[in-house]
Amino acid sequence: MSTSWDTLTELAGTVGEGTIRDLLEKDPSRATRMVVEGAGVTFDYSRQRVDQDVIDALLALADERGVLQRRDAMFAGERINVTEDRSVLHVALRMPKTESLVVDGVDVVQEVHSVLDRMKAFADKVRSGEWVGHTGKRIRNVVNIGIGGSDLGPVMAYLALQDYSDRDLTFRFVSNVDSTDIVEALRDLDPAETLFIVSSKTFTTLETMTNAGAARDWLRKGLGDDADVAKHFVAVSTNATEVAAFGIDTDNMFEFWNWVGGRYSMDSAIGLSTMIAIGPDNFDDMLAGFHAMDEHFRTAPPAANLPLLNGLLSVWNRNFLACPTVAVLPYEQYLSRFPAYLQQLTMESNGKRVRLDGSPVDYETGPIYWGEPGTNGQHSFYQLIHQGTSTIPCDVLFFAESLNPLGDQHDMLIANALAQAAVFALGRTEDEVAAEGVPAELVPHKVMPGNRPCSVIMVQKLTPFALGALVALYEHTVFTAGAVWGIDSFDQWGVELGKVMAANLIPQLKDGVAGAPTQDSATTATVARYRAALGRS
Ligand code: G6Q
Repeated sequence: MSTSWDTLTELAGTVGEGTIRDLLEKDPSRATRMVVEGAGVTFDYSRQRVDQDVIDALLALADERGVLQRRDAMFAGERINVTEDRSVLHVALRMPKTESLVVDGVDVVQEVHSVLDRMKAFADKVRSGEWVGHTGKRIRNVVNIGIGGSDLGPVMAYLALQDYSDRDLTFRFVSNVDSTDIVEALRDLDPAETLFIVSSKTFTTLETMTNAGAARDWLRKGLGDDADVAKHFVAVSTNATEVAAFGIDTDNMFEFWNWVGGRYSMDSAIGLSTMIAIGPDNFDDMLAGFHAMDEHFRTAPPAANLPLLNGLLSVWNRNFLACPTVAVLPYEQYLSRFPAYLQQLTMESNGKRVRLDGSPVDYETGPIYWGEPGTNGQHSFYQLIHQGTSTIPCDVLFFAESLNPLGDQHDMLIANALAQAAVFALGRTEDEVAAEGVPAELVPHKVMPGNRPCSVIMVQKLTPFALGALVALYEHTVFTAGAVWGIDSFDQWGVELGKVMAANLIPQLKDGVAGAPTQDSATTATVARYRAALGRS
């Protein structure tokens, strides 16, 4: 691929074959040297299987692959999403009002702030009770209907920032076309007090439009056919025509733009439910956190650039240490959906097999991301991380201050986080196990090989600012790795295909319409079995 790639391949045979235990023992200073800070996030990579030569070679690789030029092109609004011929400007969503970014003759920062102002006015009305429903009752329930990028960010952020939310309001998130999702979400809600936010960039997504229709029916059933639906529905979309066609007043539509990818949209109008939950000031703090990490990524020198280093480490672990997955382990209950959110961000972005020019890659790209909050995961899947046959790098994430201090519980939580990080990295040797008096035949069972690369990420306290900074950290981590791999991290053709394929099958399942002659025999046979099971054949 390049000179640095070859250097890294060689280093994988030396440093990569060594142990983190040795690295830490031989150079205790790495524990303080291999720590970088940005936007309030402290990133400690001293437990990664790297030395300074590896870091230097990774930085040289970034240089050769033009990562920083591509970063600058993104910030300048160039159309770096080549397969959709679009700019990639989620960074503009959090630029302060005083800044300006002109793309195709339009100052997108001013556009962003004019929508933010409308969102704030609306959120204030809902939060204060000024916005009332059809019967004059104030809104007490907010239901976001959306899927993928129009759902995962809002759910994750709502749960993450629940401590800052208005507890008099109930929030629900409906995504799945499985009717159970909406039926359960609405079961105990009073339609007179319920506001639906239909969130869809395209406003054509099957799941969301179907659920929005079901919500409208539920509302009319509860409030009568003459109910003023407009008082209970608002839309977040790029598609005003479809919003109007659905029957939502476009005055109650909050806009975003084609240059915001779905999985990069939680800080756009897609975050309307977040803003209603935590209030406009807290939402501004979250945007400030995003922006602080953007600025860090844009301006910090490469060797102290947190997302750049994190992205390069993910390339090292994936391509040179051959690790196919990454575990994200937040020691923070409020971040229960953070791993799920990151799964979309990372895997939809970098799950690609061809380069920007369409040529196939001859190296691995995006790893599988997964995880659960600690300490719960310790009592389930950590076993495989410790003693399974795959090496799984881990991101261990925690906050110094608890939002709900209770006795010693926070110290216990963090003790667990640090203990696990130590065992991941260093393991437990035969000698250590034997020294504990373990019978010889059990020693091999109790040895932990360690050498699992691990980053420890610490933030002072979970605030809206901190959440913004953390999400932006991962956005730019994904960007960095994608830029090294030379892929388009901003398209999602696999997702698009799923949308088309399902649409073709619905009439086959429902009405027995014949599939196209090109349809595969396995699908045709399963359609027949499904219809037979329902007595439709
Ligand atoms: C995100 C993806 C995808 C998308 C959903 C919902 O990057 O494109 O997850 O967000 O398919 O799409 P709509 O917002 O258009 O309904």
